Amino acid sequence: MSIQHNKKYKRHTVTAALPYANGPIHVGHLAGVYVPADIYVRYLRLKGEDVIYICGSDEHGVPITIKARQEGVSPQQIVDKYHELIKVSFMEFGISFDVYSRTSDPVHHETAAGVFRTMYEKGAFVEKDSEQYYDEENRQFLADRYITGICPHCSYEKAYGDQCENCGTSLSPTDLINPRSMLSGNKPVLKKTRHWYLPLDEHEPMLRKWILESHKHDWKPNVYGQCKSWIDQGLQPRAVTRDLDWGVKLPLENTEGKVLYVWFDAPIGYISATREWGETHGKDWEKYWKDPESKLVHFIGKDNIVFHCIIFPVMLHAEGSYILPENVPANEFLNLEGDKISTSRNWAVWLHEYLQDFPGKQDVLRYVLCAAAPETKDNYFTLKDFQARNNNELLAIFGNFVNRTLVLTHKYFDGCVPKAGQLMDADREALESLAGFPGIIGKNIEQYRFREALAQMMNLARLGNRYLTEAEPWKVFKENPARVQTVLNTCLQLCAGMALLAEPFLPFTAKKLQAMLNLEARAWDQAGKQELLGPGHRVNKAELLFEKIEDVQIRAQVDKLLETRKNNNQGQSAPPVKPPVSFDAFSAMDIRVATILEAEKVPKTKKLMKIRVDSGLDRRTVVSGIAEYFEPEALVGKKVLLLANLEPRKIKGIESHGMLLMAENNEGALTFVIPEERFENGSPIS
Ligand code: B3M
Ligand code: ZN
Repeated sequence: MSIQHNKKYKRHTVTAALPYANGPIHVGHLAGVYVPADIYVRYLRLKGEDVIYICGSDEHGVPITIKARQEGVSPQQIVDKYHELIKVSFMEFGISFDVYSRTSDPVHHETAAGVFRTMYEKGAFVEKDSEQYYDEENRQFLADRYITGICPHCSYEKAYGDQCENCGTSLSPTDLINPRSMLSGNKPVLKKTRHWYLPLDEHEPMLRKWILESHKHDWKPNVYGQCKSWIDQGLQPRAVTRDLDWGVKLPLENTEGKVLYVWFDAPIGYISATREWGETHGKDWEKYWKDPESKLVHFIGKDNIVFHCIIFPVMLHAEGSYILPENVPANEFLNLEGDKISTSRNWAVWLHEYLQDFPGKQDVLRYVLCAAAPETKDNYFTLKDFQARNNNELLAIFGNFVNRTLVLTHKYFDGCVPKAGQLMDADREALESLAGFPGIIGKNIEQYRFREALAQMMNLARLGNRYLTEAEPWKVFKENPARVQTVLNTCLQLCAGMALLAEPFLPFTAKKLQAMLNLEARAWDQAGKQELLGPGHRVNKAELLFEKIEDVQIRAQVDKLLETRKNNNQGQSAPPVKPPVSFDAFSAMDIRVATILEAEKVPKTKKLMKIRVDSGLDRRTVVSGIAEYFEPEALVGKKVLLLANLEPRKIKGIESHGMLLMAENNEGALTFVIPEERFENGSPIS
């Protein structure tokens, strides 16, 4: 499996992660996946490549059924609602999918079941009976997010059956301490059931060779690093079936009530969507997935890396007839105004709302999200930055150059492109630079460096402004109109170059600009390689490409977010009261006033802090999951409340004797419960 990274491919198969149809799209999704992927495919199309851009809604899995339960409707109603909303908002935003399909479609059920069946017939699975958690009241097995409990790694209390969102560890339901059913809140019982497992461990040699050897230098370090750590930790067989009634039915006899695991069927959704596209367009879809001359690239967020780099490739490889991805340029996360974006807390800028609040400004958001893309580390989106980039960059640099050029062309030459005379150094340099831009921008795009590509595109506009300002045609015209002809001819060639090279990033603007210049669509490489606007060619009057965004508009958006925060804090459910306990049970707890003496972060953990306290009775160590919220120095000397007779427990090798009492709000922020200063250590609480 030797990979030639500079290989010239015949065609490109580009996928963007299938969004779960349980909520709308927000700026985090766009910055991480859909904007970069869209830039990539628009560029490839302009290069004349054969490319198909694939996406669709991910409509199975527990996130959907839980949402349906919360809203008291059927899963189908949920996916119908969000599929439509997502599809329309992507389209209006100019995300240029060739197909936007959905996994509840019969084509997908058939395709996914087909892949499972082929793998099954090749003996790719291991069948195993095991005991799994079951909710007796609801008569349902508790897969994935239907079960919560305490994380065995970090003691986070709301870990899910498939993952702890606090420490990021992926879990099985039986790993959880004190598991509870999400459906009834009851303690689940264990019940025997049969499942099909994909023995990832058996594919380790293939993965090592393919990822660790062949892709060491061309995959992004964050992606490669995650894969390496998964492989080095030792891969385990993964169950690819679930006891659920929502999903792709298992295509085997006597398997009533079993479906494919959502992460088994969802990536096959890329294939089904391509098949749907082929069938509706009379095209041979199979070569996009089976011909080694096709370059497969998956655009995803960092939480999807293992599925796209390890599990899905193992499936494709085991099935036997498919190609593997050539690259998986996963991005990190985008935060909003200093806080994690969250669908459940409604802390997001939603695409469908943006399109309403800022009509016609798709490109502004595309620009800002690309300029602040979380390519190598988590990044922030702020409304102030959004405003500043529009006003100071798009408007003041890009828009300004085009506007000045067209206004002057109309003023001096009645809207006709003047013929260039003798070129001076400045003209020659500007035109030579222009000729270099398609290559520079293109190379960055091909290497998935979209921020840099965008910055280069803007450098072309900067160069234009500088050139025009230095040439000062408004001063020269009277004495030397021939010189002004050359200057404006050069400026117009730069504008034409911008009209082509901006297309992947700012497709709406590029179209407007092409119309203003009366410029027909051209291939990427033609920008700067020849005179795109010949002498005598008429250009239209300048229209504004960008408008100033005013403070009031930004304030309205900030207010909306603040309102959200307020609502989150108020109504949105303080957790329900737990079942009653007896007075005796309460008085059995020994809670004391204590003082923190020392605190230090536990190395190699995100959350844990080792804290030494004076309890009035003794000095002892407590390990607490608060390291993300407090700096150790800030804790020393604090009076706190200590649950002193909690059974000792070893956490990360450190024996913890008790627990410090904290209050937690809806946003997950923590604060100590603090007694008055004058109460001495050891004072009992009752
Ligand atoms: N629906 C998960 C996510 O939105 C998921 C991606 C599927 S891609 C095959 O994070
Ligand atoms: Zn954890």
